[in-house]
Amino acid sequence: MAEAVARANSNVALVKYWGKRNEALNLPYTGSISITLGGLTTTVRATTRDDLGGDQVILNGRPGIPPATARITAYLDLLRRVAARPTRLTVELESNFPVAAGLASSASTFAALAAAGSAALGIELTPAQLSILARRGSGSAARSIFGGFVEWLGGELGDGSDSYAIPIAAADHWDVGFAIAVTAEEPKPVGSGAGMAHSVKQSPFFPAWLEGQEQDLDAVRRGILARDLTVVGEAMEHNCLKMHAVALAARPSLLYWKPATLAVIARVQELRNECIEAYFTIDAGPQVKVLCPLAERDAVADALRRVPGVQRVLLSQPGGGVELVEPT
Ligand code: 2P0
Repeated sequence: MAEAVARANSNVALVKYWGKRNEALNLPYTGSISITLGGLTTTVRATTRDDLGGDQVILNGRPGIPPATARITAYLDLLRRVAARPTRLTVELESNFPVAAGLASSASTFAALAAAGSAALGIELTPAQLSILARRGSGSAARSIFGGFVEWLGGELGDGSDSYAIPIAAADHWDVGFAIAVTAEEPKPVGSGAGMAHSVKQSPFFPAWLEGQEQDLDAVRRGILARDLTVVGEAMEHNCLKMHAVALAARPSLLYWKPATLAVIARVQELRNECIEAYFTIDAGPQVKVLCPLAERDAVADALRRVPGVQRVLLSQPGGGVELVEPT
């Protein structure tokens, strides 16, 4: 029996991953850039079990059953193939934030599962290889391997060996923070994988989306290094609205927003008129993630809490990459 415990944080993309050139390998059409979210954490304990006939998955303290566990057990099959070992595993997963609320729980889950599972099975990997392995579980998990400000290189090769994340700057590089307005707690009707596939096939705007990505990546990379919130914020909002325009233009249309989503956007625009530099981004769901100077985060959060339809506001800031912790 070997045991390993890993912790990983979620992340929020400033320049989005939207569209896969290879669905089986989670290979994106383009690169993306994210901030790893301190405090929005998944912990995974993986234990090899030669006495078990099948894998055991425990989700937030309760035995998980299919189909909820299907994606996890398929991933354990992949880890076994990489390790060239038939060993079954017990995996216990625990997230400290709402899992179905569109806060990228798959990013922290598969980053932590890749690290804990590979350690328990004795697979030795470089950080880039670990990012590739995490990507196979969920694309955005490739970025959660690193802390701070992270770029996932889209890559060009068919086998995905050049599609992994690299750090742009450490978490303490820049004092920015996020206030995250939760506008709906229920699971979204169309998951991001399905939403991407639909956008690639059915949106006339998808080619235009691809054309603009390099420019947005350049602006955000430059803005992060120069700690220029205006450059990063403007490019981030532009990239987010383009991603949603692609989804909206698909047939049938994909609309991830709630009325409160739009109300938060309007409030963020007002905050800028009030000289609080805040910018929004939205993933494949109705929550609004607002980036601002860390010193202004509490004021931004107070303003968001007063927007009708906002259920609660979570706070975060750049956090660390995946880490193995001592099993207790
Ligand atoms: C992102 N999203 O860059 C984009 C923006 C959602 C919108 O990555 O199918 O859960 O597991 O590779 O990583 C969410 O998609 O998708 C996501 P899979 P994933 O953060």
